Amino acid sequence: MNELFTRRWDALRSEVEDSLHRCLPAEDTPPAVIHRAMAYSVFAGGKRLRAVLFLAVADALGWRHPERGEPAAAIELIHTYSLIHDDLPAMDDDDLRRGKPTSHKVFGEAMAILAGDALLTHAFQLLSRYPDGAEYAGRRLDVIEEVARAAGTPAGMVAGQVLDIHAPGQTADPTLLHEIHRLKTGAMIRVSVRAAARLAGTDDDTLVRLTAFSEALGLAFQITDDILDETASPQTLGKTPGKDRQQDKLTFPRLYGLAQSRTLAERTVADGLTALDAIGGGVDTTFLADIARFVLRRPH
Ligand code: GRG
Repeated sequence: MNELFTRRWDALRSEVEDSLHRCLPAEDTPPAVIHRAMAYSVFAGGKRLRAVLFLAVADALGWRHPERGEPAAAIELIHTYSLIHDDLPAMDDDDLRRGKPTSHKVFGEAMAILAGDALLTHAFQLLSRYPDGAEYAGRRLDVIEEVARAAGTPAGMVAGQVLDIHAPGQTADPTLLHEIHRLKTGAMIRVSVRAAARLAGTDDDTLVRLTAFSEALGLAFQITDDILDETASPQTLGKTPGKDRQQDKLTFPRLYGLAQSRTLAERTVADGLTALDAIGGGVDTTFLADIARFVLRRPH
């Protein structure tokens, strides 16, 4: 990607890191072990795609509220909770995440479960409070409802995870594959875009187009994730590759092969860019378009 993209990405990423540091309880706050476990996973690395996306949408819409980092951080906390729980022995049973031992390997299963619970709960505490002020009360409530829907069931990540757990070994069904990923990965990416747009108070037309963009981005992200699981090294990936095939998971490469999956991801990004092009009103979507292209080419 070009230098300008990297600079903008790094600037937003550092805004995310600052917000996360500001938003989490200090690690020595009693009972310290849970706060250490929360911080361990949150600061283990990670691309911060969802929070950066939130801030990039806010920038595109000219929304530079000083407390916009809190809702962005909240979304990242929910994402981190989902990874901690996904790695548990009862789910994917992974030892490595973001290049480090998983939470339950370091803190034990009970603390990993509680760290995930605490991150999810803390996220809603942040969403209910920020941005502060009566003028944001209605928007905050809308966003809380949307984020809860995207993280939960039947229309969000928990539902997607349930379908994913039940899918192995099932007939290769493209409709089921798309449904799993729309819920498991897509819903949180979609809400990262929509939450920023709603807090920024954007108009309905722009919201619809940004939503179409976010849905394409979520799908392209997931197809790329499936491809990386088959092609990347453990060092680059920061987790164990090849797990999908090992667990007989329903994935895009399994259904379509690698070459066709790559073509599908390219086409999906092109659809997302078309949705962005339709946004008028002087909204600069260049950086959002670059994020979509980056998602295709990401190394991990
Ligand atoms: C436990 C309710 C519950 C849900 C878990 C997120 C998830 C659902 C499972 C993770 C397994 C997985 C590989 C999902 C596919 C895509 C995905 C969410 C990858 C991880 O997200 P990245 O690449 O991770 O943004 P980083 O580490 O960069 O934040």
